[in-house]
Amino acid sequence: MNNEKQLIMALIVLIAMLAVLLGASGRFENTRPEQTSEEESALVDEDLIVVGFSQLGSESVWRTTHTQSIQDALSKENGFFLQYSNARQKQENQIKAIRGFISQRVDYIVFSPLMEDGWETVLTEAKEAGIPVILVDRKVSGSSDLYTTFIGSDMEEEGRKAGEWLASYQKQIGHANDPINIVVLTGTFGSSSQIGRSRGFEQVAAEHPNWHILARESGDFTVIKGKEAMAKLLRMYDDIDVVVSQNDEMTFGAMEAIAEAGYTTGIYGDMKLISFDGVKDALGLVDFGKINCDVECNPLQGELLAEVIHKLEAGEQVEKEYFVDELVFTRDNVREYLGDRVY
Ligand code: GZL
Repeated sequence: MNNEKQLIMALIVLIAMLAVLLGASGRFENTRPEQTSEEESALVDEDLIVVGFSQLGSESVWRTTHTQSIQDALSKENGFFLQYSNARQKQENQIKAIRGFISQRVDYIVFSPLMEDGWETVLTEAKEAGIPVILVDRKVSGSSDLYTTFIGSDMEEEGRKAGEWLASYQKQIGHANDPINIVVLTGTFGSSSQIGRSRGFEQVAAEHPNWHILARESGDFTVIKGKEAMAKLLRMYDDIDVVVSQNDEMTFGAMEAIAEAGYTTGIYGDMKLISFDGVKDALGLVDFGKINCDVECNPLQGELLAEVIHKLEAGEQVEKEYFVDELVFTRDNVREYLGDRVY
């Protein structure tokens, strides 16, 4: 065998030995290939808790506040390295992001599922990878074994609060037994917010045979689609007494459509208006008497999330679900809270 061939053979053997040595040492086993060198050195230096966060979108003030609350709490100063992904209202983007977090071997996956269904496969992959999953804001259907804990609101309770307010209002004005026509603007179809709020409100409505829910129309939690949905309902019905809108963004859109149709809302309006979320601009309209009742949905979940992750890091037991504190705002109490509303 001539010299050149001997040299090539020696090189091949050397490369093969090097590959075996590196593989055996595991030196590349635990790095996260997507990490840049400075990110990796930061993680190694500061031993940060790496969290992959898949947020469903940025469709409302509520949502952007929710995101900011988590980004503020899961900061480097608090011991975290947060990888944030905005799915822009597409479930496939959330599934892709979660798979990316799994391949990067993050320490925790946090996500707000756009809708309840369709997560079994990817959450099973996370479980098999040994990565705890924490749900924030919204829930998933199927086995609760697929996630460690849930932090958010009791959506059915929010729906019941809206119904209970309406019942108390009708009684207060001496019309408890009068027939009333109701339309409901629902949020993103199939989301736990839409399902829970609808279920809770309709549980109370079922106790009042004189309440008639004429129609439910999805406004997908946005201003524009809320306006379109309300305009459609106004073309269908000319005897609407109550509008139940499952978030403030849709309420803002609905109010535009109602005004354009020549009607008014609120305490002295043609239609009573019940909303959800309790963002600052909506509470201003409650104070102004244009929205009768706003059921709070609290987006400030970041600090509780950080606390729960630190508990898990310390090997402590955590609850299966944590509900944030929430109020019901009407003209009677809104001024107490309006001043220092941060969102
Ligand atoms: C509720 C949350 C909803 C808000 C909307 O927990 O999922 O999504 O009510 C947001 O404003 O779009």
